[in-house]
Amino acid sequence: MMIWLLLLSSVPLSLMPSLPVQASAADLARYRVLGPATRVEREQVVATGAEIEAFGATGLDVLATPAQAIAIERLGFQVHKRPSSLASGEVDPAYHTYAEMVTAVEQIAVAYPNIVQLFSIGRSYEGRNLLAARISDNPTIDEAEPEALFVGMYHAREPLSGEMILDLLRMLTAGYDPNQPEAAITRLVNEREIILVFMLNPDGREYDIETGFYRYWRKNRQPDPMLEGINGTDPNRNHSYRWGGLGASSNPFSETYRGIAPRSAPEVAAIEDFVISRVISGTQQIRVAISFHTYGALVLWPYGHQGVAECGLPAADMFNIDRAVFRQLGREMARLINYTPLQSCELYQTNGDFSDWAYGTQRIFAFTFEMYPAIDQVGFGDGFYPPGSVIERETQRVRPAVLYLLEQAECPYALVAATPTRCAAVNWKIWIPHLRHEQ
Ligand code: 0X9
Ligand code: CA
Ligand code: CA
Ligand code: ZN
Repeated sequence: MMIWLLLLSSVPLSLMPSLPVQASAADLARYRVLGPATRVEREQVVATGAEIEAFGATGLDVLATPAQAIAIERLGFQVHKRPSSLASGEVDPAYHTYAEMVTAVEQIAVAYPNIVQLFSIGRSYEGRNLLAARISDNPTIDEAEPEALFVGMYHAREPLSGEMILDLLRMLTAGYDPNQPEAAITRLVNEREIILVFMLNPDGREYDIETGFYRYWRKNRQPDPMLEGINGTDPNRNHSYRWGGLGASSNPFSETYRGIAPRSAPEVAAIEDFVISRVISGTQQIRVAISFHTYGALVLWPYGHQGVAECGLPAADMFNIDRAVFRQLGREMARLINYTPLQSCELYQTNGDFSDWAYGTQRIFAFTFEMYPAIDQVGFGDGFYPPGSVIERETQRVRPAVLYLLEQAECPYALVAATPTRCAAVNWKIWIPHLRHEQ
């Protein structure tokens, strides 16, 4: 308990979560809050200690204690308790378990050896392989082609995000026809190197479903050295760019716990090291990326770390031209699939998320997608576990955005500059900030 108080004493009161006693977890319930539409209003809701789970045009979905729900009502917002739409909370077998995902991916890889190579980027805390695929012509050879990275399931209770990566593997393999080199998918497979990471957080996923009833588990399964029991680290708050700011929690019981140190989660260290390994002769090979999450039907781009006062203003460490590219890419991808485009910090502040790290340290045009449903579509039901019947529709819905991003990976600057000289191969070097700062 004393350790606990010490940990909390460094957190500003307004951000302190409701008292973090494990026993109180039973009091937590899910609420729909109608009214908060601005960033400032959302901050007021967060200040009650409630945790935001999703956003929409009409309000928020939060996880809160009854006392927090009352505090939110006092702010002048409408609060409705959300009954789960899952009849029983029973795990839906239509979604792949970790083992089923590995099998499904291996089967496809065996069928398409000419364009798919499987590898592992490392191991999870509990030792599971973090399975990845590289898709390209000559997949075992590192060619001079723009690389693109797609990652699923940072968060355990977001299984649609893992299905999304499997769908991309299916799209790129079934759609490949060497006899039609001009067809879009064939051309992109030939001219890009596409890296898929299927489940970044397999331990959390297995824990979420192991009883047969969803646990709504979000984080990884890493114990905190200071505490008894496994509390888990939020992998999407543990990245090593601006780790430790206000947009993550220092409370090990929080759903957005940042971990004891930057990249203390083995899953996060693994993906950072993999991405860094793609720097060849000072040039980051990966130009575009998407980290898939649920839910909200949103396309988000960096930075998320900017606070209310700075959000929307240029950041010191983002080139103006990159800011314009992010906006163009984000808006067009959202338009193609009928999602809502936003800069991440317009939702809420985050420190240590994947896309901030990937752009902030590697100059990758990295996005976060919050997949189906939009909160307005989910009613008062449950957005994290949509029925298996929507998997195919909602993963295929996202394909045009992915294909567009792959297309633009050749020269994203062409979108905003008349003469995209920055895309000359030699210019990719200057994107790595420690090599040269310009503009
Ligand atoms: O909070 C997150 O990690 C992501 N949302 S989720 O509900 N899937 O957990 C969003 C991360 C993007 N960054 C910001 N919105 N600032
Ligand atoms: Ca190739
Ligand atoms: Ca390459
Ligand atoms: Zn998520």
